[in-house]
Amino acid sequence: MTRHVLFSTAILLAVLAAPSFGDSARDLSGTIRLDGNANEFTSRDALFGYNEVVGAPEEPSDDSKWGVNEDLNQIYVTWDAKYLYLAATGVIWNNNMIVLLDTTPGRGLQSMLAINSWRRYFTFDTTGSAAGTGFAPDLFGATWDGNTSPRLIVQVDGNTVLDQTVGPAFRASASFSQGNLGRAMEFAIPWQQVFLSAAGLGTKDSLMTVGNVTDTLHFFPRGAKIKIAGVITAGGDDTGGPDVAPDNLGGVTDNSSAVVYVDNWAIVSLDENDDTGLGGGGPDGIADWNVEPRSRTTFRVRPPFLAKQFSASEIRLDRPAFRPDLGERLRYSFQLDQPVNPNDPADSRRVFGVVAKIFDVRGRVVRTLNDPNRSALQPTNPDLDQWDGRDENGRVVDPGIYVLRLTVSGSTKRATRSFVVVR
Ligand SMILES: [Ca+2]
Ligand SMILES: [Ca+2]
Ligand SMILES: [Ca+2]
Ligand SMILES: [Ca+2]
Repeated sequence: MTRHVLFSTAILLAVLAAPSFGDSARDLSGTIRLDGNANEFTSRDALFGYNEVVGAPEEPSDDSKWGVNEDLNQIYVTWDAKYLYLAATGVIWNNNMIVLLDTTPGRGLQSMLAINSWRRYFTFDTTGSAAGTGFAPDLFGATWDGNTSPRLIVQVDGNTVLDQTVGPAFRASASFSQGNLGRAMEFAIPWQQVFLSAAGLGTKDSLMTVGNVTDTLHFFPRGAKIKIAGVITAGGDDTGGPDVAPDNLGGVTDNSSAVVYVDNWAIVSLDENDDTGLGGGGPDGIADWNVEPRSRTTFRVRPPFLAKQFSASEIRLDRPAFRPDLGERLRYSFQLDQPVNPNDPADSRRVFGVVAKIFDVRGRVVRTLNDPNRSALQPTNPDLDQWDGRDENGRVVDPGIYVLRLTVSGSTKRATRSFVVVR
């Protein structure tokens, strides 16, 4: 072999190994600067691009219900052998920004309503989280306006979270300042943290040589995908927020005391390639090097789309009066106040909760019937939408006039209908 061929081969290998700007790499320590400025990230790292089907950006900079000064603009994600890098841009004048990460199936937060730090009015669609299909965040990055040192909050168990400051656990920076544009929070989160070493899960660390470089590699579950959603919140405990990225199906309001249901998220596939040779040509448990994170990003439902908050209307009863002491049941049905289209991917994923309360004539609640997860395509369920005429203690109620009141999650409108219990 001539020197010329060797030289060309060396150049070719160097070109093949060089990542494109904005791609993941084995070592991004020379590229990512945690300085509160996300300009080293590119559209190749951006979770949100342009939706050519709808003809609109996937996450606008002006879709916050509180205006452009309280808007999450973009989330960037990339990684190397040691860290998951995360950046989020926007404006949070006097408020907070939070980026939620669901990394581990079968565990995580059901909501932020009762956690011991950063208690906020956000609940999560955890349906099927055991199988990895729902969203139960295991950790989140958060900051407030003017703070330069963001927090990384990790769920320990139930509603118990550990609110960590910058240090050995992670590195971060933020620069949000009132109405200034172009500000960001940025994180470098070690894989051991991403995959919850603190919870006894984490990574299997192994010193090995790959491509003539010897290093400790942090192996996580092969083929892992992480789910991400960002929110703007008000600054105090027990407040919701005006912007969710990606869009949530139920939408947000301008009311900071409304509970926001996070039912949409980005899904980032970290590991499809065999970077170490230990994956038999497939996923090896190492976040892939030299890939475009954007090309690894999908959504539960691709944004943007129209949010819908449903209300129940037109309650129908199968009879005006019934005899529970003879085993009769009252069956009811209702309609949603807005049409849904089974061919619309957003409509087909919309879910809501139904709360049916039965009141007696004195206005006391005698029975509450809950169904937290119902598809908008099938708003009524004959197996559940019925009352056996018994109170919470299982006792058949007295004869008389009763009122059925239906509410749907996220709605303050109530539908009512009265009926008679006879004996
Ligand atoms: Ca930076
Ligand atoms: Ca936005
Ligand atoms: Ca989880
Ligand atoms: Ca890999």
